[in-house]
Amino acid sequence: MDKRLRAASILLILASPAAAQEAMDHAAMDHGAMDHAAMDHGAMDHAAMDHGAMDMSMPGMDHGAMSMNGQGSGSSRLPRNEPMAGVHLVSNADDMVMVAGYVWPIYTNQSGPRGDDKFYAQSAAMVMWMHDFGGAQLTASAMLSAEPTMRHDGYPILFGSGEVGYGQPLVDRQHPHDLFMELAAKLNVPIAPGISAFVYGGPVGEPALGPSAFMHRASARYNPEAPITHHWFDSTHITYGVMTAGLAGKAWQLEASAFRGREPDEHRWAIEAPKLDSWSVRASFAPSPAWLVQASYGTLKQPEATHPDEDERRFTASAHFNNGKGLSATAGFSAKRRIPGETRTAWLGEANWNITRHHTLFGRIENVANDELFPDEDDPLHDQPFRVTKFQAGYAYRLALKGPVQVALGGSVALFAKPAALDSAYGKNPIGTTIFARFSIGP
Ligand SMILES: [Cu+2]
Repeated sequence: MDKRLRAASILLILASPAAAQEAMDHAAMDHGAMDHAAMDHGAMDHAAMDHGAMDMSMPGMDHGAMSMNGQGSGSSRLPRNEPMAGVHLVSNADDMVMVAGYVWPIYTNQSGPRGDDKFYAQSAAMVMWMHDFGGAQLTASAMLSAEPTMRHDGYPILFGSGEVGYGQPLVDRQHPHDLFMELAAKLNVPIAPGISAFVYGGPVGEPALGPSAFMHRASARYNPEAPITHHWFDSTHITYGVMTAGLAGKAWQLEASAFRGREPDEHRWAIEAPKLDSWSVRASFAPSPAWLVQASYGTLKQPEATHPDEDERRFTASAHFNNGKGLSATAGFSAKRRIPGETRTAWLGEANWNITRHHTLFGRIENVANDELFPDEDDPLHDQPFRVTKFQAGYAYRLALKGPVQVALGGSVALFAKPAALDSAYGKNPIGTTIFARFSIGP
């Protein structure tokens, strides 16, 4: 089958709970615990589904560090109030299989001389299998995206930058994500009361660097635009080759990773050769169920194909809030330094407020010193940093469709503050307008 067709059919399968069950029979076929009673319970718990928040976490598994709640992307943590949402296909004492995903058709119009408009779809489908070995716990995760069906230069987003399309650095664009966003496993072993040791890794994973990636944060759930600071905070969420080891308690986590520094190339259907040439460390602290703060630091070996002589050092710190009643927020700071080169800093604040069962307000403010806006070496502004602030606000109307499928209809508007030196390139007051219909199961 054609690769695109195959990816599209995976997403279609996951858009239908009945078909998803069918699919899971095959994905998890080597373990004998495919109890149909349990499957039906997990997939058809309409009472839980109708509650909108889709919190299907298992209270029985909520023992300290082994809790499913508060788990972010890769091995990252989020506030314990943030549920790991999805549809349980299998849910018994030893095994749990969960699926979640979204297909997100979007139209965006980014105005001004550097703007563009485009209709496109973001997407992701996740399958997670958790097995309990009488205390030790194995979690295997696969996350797929159909975004490689997009053009190599992704979609327009003013002042966004990072990665490559058609051999050129992408500027005012967001790159599509790879077919394999994650193929990784984590083994958690309790070593003392309330403390466990873990190893996480795989051919495609996320090192212990930065906050949980934006598409996994409740504070960005209905925001259709990738952060323009993606390459300061969470761009390493798809890394080919990751090995992480750490210690975790209910309220804290310490971890270190070895991983491939080079970011994914523009051929997004393929799994690239893993390497362990870079490292990072991260400390996370959860003083209460509503809060999670992390600080992380790493060195990336030659992350950018278009700057093959440059390494990068990245420091990030972020605070994540979730009150457990529909309000979530993230604030972050990042400093990234090119070796050789300068340090460029970025700030991010974002929030999502599910005011009622149907109405959601969201927004994001970002401030970043970007020196990649003029990639042409002959341009007098080449390599010069420009500090830009993006203000974005949006609204979504959420509706439960059939079974666990939800839709969110909405839009956002973004305005920018920028130095006058950018007026001729970007126009005086460029605006980013985006509308969407987000179909999801789980989050
Ligand atoms: Cu990304």
